[in-house]
Amino acid sequence: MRKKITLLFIILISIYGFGQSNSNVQYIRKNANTPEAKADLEAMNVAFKKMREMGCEKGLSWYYQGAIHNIPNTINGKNNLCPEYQTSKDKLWAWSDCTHDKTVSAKLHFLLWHRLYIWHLEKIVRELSGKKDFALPYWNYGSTTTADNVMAEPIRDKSGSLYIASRYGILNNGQPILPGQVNEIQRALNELKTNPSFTGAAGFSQNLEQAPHGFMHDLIGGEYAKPAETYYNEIYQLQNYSGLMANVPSAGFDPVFWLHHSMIDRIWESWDVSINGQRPTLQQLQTNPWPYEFITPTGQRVSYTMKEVYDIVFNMDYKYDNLLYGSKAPVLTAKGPKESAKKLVSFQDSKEKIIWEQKIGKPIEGTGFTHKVASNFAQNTNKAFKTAVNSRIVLNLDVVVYKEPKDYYTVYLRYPGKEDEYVGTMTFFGVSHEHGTGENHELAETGVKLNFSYYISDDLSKSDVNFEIVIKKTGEGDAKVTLEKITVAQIN
Ligand SMILES: [Cu+2]
Repeated sequence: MRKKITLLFIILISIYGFGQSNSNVQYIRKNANTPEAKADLEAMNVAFKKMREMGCEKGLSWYYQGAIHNIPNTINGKNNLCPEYQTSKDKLWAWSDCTHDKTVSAKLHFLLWHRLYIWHLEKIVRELSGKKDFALPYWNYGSTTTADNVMAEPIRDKSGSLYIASRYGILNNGQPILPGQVNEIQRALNELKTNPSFTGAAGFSQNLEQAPHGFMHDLIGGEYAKPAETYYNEIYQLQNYSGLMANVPSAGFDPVFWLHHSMIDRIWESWDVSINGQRPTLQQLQTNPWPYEFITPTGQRVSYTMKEVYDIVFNMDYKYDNLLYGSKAPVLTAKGPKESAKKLVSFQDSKEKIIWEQKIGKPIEGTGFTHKVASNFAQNTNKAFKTAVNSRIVLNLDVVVYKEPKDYYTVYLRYPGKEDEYVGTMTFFGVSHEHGTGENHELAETGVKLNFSYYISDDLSKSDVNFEIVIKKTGEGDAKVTLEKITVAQIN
């Protein structure tokens, strides 16, 4: 009898123990602008000093780590940062693995790949700095606290190893992100909170990749400055170019990249543990695989199968000091309150039922663009919205660009007499990387087709009135963007 009770006790403990989805949490990622993060930023400074002195062929070096994300196909002139690398044929192991392209696989792996990429860098910094509890700080941009919108001081310290000159001037000067831009980040974060799907064009991952992810890349790289700023980009070795962060092939070389992607990871974590959070399935990863190749703190190569990736990404060894959306960060030890294991997987939104579509074929010019939705189309939309039990209505915008725009476009629904309802933001980070030559962001003469998708169920009104679709342009870029087609569809 006693044996049975003991056994039962052990079983209960095991169930309780295994219920902890984050039982191996050992490190805390902190807000870069708090005193608590100071020692971690100093550890980064120590580590990056060593990494910058390692040349480019050692896996632990600053250059190698940046190149794992991506590297320009051609360096302008003799490469003085890495004489061994001149064109893409000189690529070393794992270089240019990042997920910034338009394939289904890349879109699916964006958050997962970057999570493991920065996690490996985190371990390298821990080793090289000797700070045993090092965790990658995050930049809490979009915060309502103004001080959080400043780029952390050690990142812009000219005498340190984390400084890069080719960044938006006001940020390198220690001024906060401008209020209008902060507002843009906040709206994007707010809209993401209730996104009902991980995958899909309108899903959480792809919308987060647009904003604030792409938004911040272009902002830090100087493209949203007025007028847009240009610099000497030391990775391309080109004058009058946008900053490291605004270009996929040079972004991984700017140390602020790691703080930015720590924040992107935190936004994901916040949503993942929230009531709206969904996950891709292992099968989806296996059907659409991606290379996961990184360097261990001892400089060894390591790669992962999709099964290994899946096991790691949802059971990380770090947590954030706090999360967005009122979400609770997991506890530090296995003794904490039991969490319900996440079972919800992302629904596929490939089965779109088109409610209406309309060819447009006009450039979005000047201050913006307004499309009056035809009466019967508006009524069909309203009807679908009101009658569907779990209404998931998406707005698809097909656009064509001829050059990577240095502007961003904000999409709204407008009902008469009401404030414009924010739907989402179009950003263009990576467009020329996917399609262009890289030089001056030039694209093919015929232009490049892009699709932007947004869930609008939370923006539609439960009324029968007609509405308009409004697209506002922010910035002073001269790139032509044409709106080709608008589609409103329902996802089952
Ligand atoms: Cu990025």
